[in-house]
Amino acid sequence: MVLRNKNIAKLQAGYLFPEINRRKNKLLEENPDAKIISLGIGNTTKPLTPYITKALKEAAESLGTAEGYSGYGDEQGMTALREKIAEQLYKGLVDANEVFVSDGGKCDCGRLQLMFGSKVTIAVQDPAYPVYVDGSVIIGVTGDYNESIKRFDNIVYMKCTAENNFFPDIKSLERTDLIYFCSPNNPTGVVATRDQLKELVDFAKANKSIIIFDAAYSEFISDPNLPRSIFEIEGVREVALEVSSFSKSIGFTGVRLGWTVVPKELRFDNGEQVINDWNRITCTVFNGASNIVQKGCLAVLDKEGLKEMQETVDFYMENARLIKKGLDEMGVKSYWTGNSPYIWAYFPGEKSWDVFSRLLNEAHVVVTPGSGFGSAGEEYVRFSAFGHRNLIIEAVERLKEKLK
Ligand code: PGU
Repeated sequence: MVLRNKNIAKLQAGYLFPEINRRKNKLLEENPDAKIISLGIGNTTKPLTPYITKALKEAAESLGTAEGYSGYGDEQGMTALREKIAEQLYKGLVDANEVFVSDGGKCDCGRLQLMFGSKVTIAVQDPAYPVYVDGSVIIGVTGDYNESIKRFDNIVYMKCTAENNFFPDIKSLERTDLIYFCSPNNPTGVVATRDQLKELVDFAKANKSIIIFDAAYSEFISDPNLPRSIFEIEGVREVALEVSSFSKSIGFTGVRLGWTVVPKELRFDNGEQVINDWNRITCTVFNGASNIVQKGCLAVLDKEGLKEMQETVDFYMENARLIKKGLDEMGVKSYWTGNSPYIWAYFPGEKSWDVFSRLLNEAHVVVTPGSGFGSAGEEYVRFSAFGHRNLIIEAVERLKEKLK
């Protein structure tokens, strides 16, 4: 018999989003006519835009010709795309060969965890995207579950609550090797200011920690004073790497494309460059992002593609505005800064899974329970603005009916 990986056995529950789906399907079994609207998982619904679709089509067709065919490409991604990402999205703040193109931010998180291994301590925002903790638990980071403090020994939770404006109290933070930080945050939607990120970077520098900055929602930032990338912060190159994605901003959730930027100055304690190990991991367990998709991405970064990306972002932001307005009218306290596709709604005194069940059973609307992102998410649920406009409007109407 084969021994089960004991780290997997340590996970506290199933992965959040399949669990939500399971509960939704259970309701459908009992009530097959229920017209359920999902504002749960952040899954895009708007069709790909014309200029980008055309580029993907042409790339696929060219593979059917002798001249246009290509097989495996560079594991790190096409040079032209790495250059264009560095120029267009980072305005030259990073070098093209520090950009590693991938099949998505989630997959890169997993490979980063593989690279850093099990002998690290980590800090995560609480609440946070569940992959940071679950992936770390799987790789064996945790040590043991410590019943008295209700957490794994090697994981520090940085509380991000309404009391601290959803930014952790850095001064009282314990040192860890890695610090996962997501801005705009999933699930709270809050974007860290330049000063806040500077404080985080200085903290990491003083402690010789590495920040894993998740910028998956950076394109949703419309306030020009807010940083879209951690590389906008002075002195960051020795302390941070950044993971990002085209999933949400241009609807590539199913098409798949992300990237990770690892600056050459980032080093391990023995002086070795992190970028060399990241390259080694990339070449060993990844064979490059789809060549069709990478060509599509070259088009995304053209003037026309960037314009279409903005239209896609604007569409979801209008959805977010409608949800926020509806919640305000219902008298539900919620947080939305206008710079993210998630609205973080507060239901004082109620368990977040109970709010989830109430909204599902009574209004047939799926949301994401806040506790799925960490214990500080209790009493909250997350509304996702990714959805068809008519369904967003209908969901808000139904909730108004049920919550008033
Ligand atoms: N990083 C953050 C912060 C995310 O919220 C998500 C997706 C990703 C990365 C994944 O990016 P990809 O490039 O598509 O791999 N979060 C969604 C989807 C759920 C999931 O399990 O990824 C969400 O609803 O939170």
